[in-house]
Amino acid sequence: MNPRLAAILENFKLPGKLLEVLPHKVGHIHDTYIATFRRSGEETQRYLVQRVNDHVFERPEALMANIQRVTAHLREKIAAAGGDPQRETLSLIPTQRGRSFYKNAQGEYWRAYTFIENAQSYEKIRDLDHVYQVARAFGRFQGLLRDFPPSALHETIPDFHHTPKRLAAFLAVAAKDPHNRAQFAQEEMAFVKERGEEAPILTDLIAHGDLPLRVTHNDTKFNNVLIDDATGEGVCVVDLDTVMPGLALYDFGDAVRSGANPAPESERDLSKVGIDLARFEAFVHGYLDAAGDFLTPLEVSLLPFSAKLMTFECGVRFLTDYLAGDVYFKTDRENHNLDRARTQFKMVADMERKFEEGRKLVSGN
Ligand code: GN1
Ligand code: MG
Repeated sequence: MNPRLAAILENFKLPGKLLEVLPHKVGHIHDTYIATFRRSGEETQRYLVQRVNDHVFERPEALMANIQRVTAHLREKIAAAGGDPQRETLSLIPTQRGRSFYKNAQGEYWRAYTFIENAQSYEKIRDLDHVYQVARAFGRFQGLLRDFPPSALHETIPDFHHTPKRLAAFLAVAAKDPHNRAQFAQEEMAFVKERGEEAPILTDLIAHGDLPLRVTHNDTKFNNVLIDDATGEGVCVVDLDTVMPGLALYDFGDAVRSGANPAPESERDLSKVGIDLARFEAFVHGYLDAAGDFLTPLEVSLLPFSAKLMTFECGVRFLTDYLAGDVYFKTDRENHNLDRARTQFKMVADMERKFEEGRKLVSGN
């Protein structure tokens, strides 16, 4: 047993005896563990324990205030609809002092959630129904938060999906080239520069009041939806760190980015990477089945574009981090961020080729 983790867990209102705590490898940002407690007799209960990355999230207290408010709202709505709030949304475990996080003497921020059993997060898409379930779960999530005022949330990472600012950050680091890596990324850098014009399309529409700000998830990777083992349904949306005011299109676009490519995000064999139109179609159906009744016609017509823009933006972020020396995303190997940028740009190029087909799948003609 790791004594440091055991000591941290003592600060949470967790009933029973700690049996074990093991590292859990998910996401690119936080340190995550699963702690198992014995409650009574043989009965055990698991918890997901995370150290919040306060380099990425500079205001962990604001972040935790958001998560507390959003999960309280979701719990209420889910209960009112006859659902099971313990399964359909994350539940924070309070600390002994009744707070949503524990800050230790070293200044680390820790939080704990009930582990949702009999449901999985998958690292690979299983089939088209999995895609449909992911899209529907994110659409439902937005629907449940429709009556939550966006202004009541902190912006946990300012300008998170502000593509022009992401592009500006890329250009700044490309100009400095602090690690002499630009020489290895010439093609990728040119790819970005050729496409700069499309970057401000969504932010301009917000500025003109043409697209509504909503409460959105903003990190809609397909592995952020837990799939129920028994029913195969998308039962719970997780990873609520970036829930804040945003566009419905950010969520749809980023979900397509993560799930419409049959290969992993870090795939080195680019011949395997692209956008699968059958999966895109399942994303559209799942999302519109849940969100179709509140989206505006402009939002619906921009669904294909949002997928391309969010993929481009993510590629720009990976490339920026490669040039900056891998300071943001966790990496497992040399050139990991460059490989990730390459898969994103390969997808963008494929989306450009298939754009008209994608548009028809959304509009029906
Ligand atoms: C990060 O940690 P994870 O996998 O949930 C990132 C997302 C990126 C994603 C790319 C807070 O998400 O924005 O799309 O990596 N999250 C943050 O894999 O930056
Ligand atoms: Mg995340």
